[in-house]
Amino acid sequence: MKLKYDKFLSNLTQFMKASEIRELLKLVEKKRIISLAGGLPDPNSFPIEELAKIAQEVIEVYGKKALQYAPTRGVTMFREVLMGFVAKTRGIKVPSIESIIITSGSQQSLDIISRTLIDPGDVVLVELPSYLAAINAFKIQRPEFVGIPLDNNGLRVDILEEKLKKAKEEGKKIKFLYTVPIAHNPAGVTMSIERKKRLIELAEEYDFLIVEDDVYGLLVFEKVDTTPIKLFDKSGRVIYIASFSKILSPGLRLGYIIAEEPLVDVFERAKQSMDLHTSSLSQFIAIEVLRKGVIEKNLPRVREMYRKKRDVMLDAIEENFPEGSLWSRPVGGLFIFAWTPKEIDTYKLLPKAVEKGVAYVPGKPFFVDGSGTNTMRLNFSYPTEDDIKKGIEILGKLLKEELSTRYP
Ligand code: PMP
Ligand code: G9A
Repeated sequence: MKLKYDKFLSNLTQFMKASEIRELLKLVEKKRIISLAGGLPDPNSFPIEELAKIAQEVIEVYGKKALQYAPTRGVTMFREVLMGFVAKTRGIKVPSIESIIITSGSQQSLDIISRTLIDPGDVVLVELPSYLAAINAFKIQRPEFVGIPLDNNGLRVDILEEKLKKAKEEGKKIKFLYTVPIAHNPAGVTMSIERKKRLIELAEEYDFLIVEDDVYGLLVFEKVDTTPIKLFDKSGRVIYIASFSKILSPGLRLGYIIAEEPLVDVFERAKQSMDLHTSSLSQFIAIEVLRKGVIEKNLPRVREMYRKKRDVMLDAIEENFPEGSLWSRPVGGLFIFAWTPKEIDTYKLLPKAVEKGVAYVPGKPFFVDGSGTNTMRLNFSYPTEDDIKKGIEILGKLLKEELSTRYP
């Protein structure tokens, strides 16, 4: 008889939800289908030749350090060059390297933040929709999620204020608001500067922290304001997280958190028991990448590649999706978010879409209030332009078929 493991599992495992994105990734790897699902960068965006040279040089020249254990907070030299990079590219002036902790991707930053800030029942404010792997990371600590809708200018700060008033009246403890202000995953929208300023005012008034997830801040292909919320932060309320996944390579697993030192001290303690430290080899490679300006040289090409793909997808949606559909027009990032006519349940439709050779992420798991049944997230960075056209055509046809069988 095979052993049954349920009685051995911790209570916490009940709150560990499988990510729809990761599950779909497994499926897409097995079958040859067009994936508009996971947010994978275009492999042609990786600066492979430069990275090959740098990797060889790093091992030859710095091998004794790059192949060794490193401090939990991150390789000192990396944090020093990173300080210069964030100042130059995002205008963020980090007071000292002790305000930076290097993480194994921003997913780990989210996990660290969840474990160190949330107690069961605390209010965590998230966007409607919000990044699903962040929701899953926070869920383990069993917060009370309060969802704040988005519109084309990002977070609805007016609704946020109403919800804050209500939570305060009810005596709830509000810990933080998690936001992806630029080229939102999945909604594709960008927060206006006025709203960023208002958000900071509200955080001061209602005394909560802001977790600013800036993974797409450098991946914007239109002329729009991309000032990080962090720049308006006067009292150290903004915990800024970013990553090298979308601007260099996700395989290196390099992310970082910038926050006030006392918070970073706590984050460091949490990370110690997670993985001791982020790959030293990746950090040493990144030092050379930053010193040689590889990202800044490569980014214009990547932005252009994605801008073209976004336009191909927008045109294909326009041409193929049924009447009554709506979709975002992102200024950057990797995703378009679409609302199909209300009759469609995109969760139920997914197996049929996969059967016909195309995958997307159903929108519902991005909404903590259980809404979003008729929404879907469509990735344009990974598929080729041809596959985008084909994939959207298949999807559009399927949506129309589905509507006609229900309403003949
Ligand atoms: N935050 C957001 C908003 C993301 O879209 C992603 C990746 N899709 C992540 C965090 C995690 O990225 P990584 O761990 O590769 O840095
Ligand atoms: O592969 C992942 O899980 C990272 C991508 C995230 C996304 O699709 O939003």
